[in-house]
Amino acid sequence: MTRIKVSAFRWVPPFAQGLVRDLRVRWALEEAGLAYEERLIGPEDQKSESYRRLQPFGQVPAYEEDGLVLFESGAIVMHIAERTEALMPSEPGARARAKTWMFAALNTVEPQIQNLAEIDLFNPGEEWAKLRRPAAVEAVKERLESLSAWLDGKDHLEERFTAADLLMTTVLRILRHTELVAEFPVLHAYCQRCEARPAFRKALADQMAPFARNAPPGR
Ligand SMILES: N[C@@H](CCC(=O)N[C@@H](CS)C(=O)NCC(=O)O)C(=O)O
Repeated sequence: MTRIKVSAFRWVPPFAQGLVRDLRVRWALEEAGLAYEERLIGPEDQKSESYRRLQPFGQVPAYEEDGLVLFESGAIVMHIAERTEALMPSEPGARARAKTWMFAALNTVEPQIQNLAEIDLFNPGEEWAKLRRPAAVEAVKERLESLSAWLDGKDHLEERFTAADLLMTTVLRILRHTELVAEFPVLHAYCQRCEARPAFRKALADQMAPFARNAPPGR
């Protein structure tokens, strides 16, 4: 039987809870119906040689499966998706389209959104962040406008839910501290639709559980 292990943080501050990228992998595994174990780590593990052998940058997620070790949430989700119709259609053209949108989520939409998150979540109050923010918001809006136009009248990026919707939803979630997604009703409805999936609810609950167990005193 395949034994899968996914790394995740033991605890992160509330602003990051529900956003950590192991969520993508947990969600994909739930959609695929594959059981897994957690490898919970902390800051000391991130720097350790043994963890760097799993994830060269000391980040989460890392993925272990019967001797195979992968990192990069997109690559891991792709690996899982390639073995299940639930996340990727078998028809070659539809498959290629789903992969195209997976890259679009991570390469074209996430950079702008992550840039705003760096400003708002990781550097709030910094002078440079205040100066940079308006242009960063505009860059995000430009991407959201294009995505909204594409999704208008559709339930999903392509004919049906795929790993691309999974990644896009987790990318858009990074904006949850703003009203930017809500400004685009099509995107708001899209996120709600994807996040209503039982596999997402389960993955989110499973990411949150260790945070509740391991919260430092007073947090
Ligand atoms: N491109 C990587 C990014 C992974 C990443 O940024 N992980 C964050 C948590 S969401 C992390 O481990 N941050 C701690 C650090 O970079 O030291 C992926 O998608 O897997």
